[in-house]
Amino acid sequence: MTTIVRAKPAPFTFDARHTALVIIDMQRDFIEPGGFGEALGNDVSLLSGIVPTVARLLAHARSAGWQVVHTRESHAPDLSDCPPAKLLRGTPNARIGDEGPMGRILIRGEPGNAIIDSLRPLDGELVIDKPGKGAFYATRLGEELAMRDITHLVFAGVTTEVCVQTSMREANDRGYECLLIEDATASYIPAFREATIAMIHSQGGIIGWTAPLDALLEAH
Ligand code: TIU
Repeated sequence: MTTIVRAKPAPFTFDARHTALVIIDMQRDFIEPGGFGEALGNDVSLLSGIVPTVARLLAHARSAGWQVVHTRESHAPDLSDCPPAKLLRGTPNARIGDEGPMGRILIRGEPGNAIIDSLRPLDGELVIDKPGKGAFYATRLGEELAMRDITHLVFAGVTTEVCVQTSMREANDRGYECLLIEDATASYIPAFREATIAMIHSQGGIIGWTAPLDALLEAH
């Protein structure tokens, strides 16, 4: 069955059987104090405001029978999947792999690397660990989506201009039709969130579509 969402720059049409919700990096490392986001010098409280909206979106996707995908930006404990350039970037007093209040920063399996409790994945949902900003780079996401005949992706998560935008651009280049839920994404730099939403739907939807959650919930 086809659903039509009032979106920018034009209505977004999808079939639930071929649609996945992709929630990018709603991890303690970005949303709570003591993780990677704070180590980079950011005010992490700017991100927690979207949690109830992402939770409503997740509940909707589950009840509508979409495939759900959660991603985590994470690295192996020996950092073998972290390019030196990425390791050396950031702030000198706290780098990827350093000990922090929630365990080693951005390391797979550490407490801080987990998805926040209120958005915890359920059995049957995909959890993709990604060493880059994009969800497709060096992951099995493309194969997992192809196996399930997924053609349409609805995006949410953090941060808008870094991992969400990178993943959406990767998806767009791979031929997926992509919708970003505007109020289910946040940035440490609010102006970057606004700019990213505007650039995604500019030029006739050069990267995809954007819409608020209410437009999706009202769609039929
Ligand atoms: N998940 C994600 O966006 N990773 C980042 O490093 N984002 C920042 O904004 N730094």
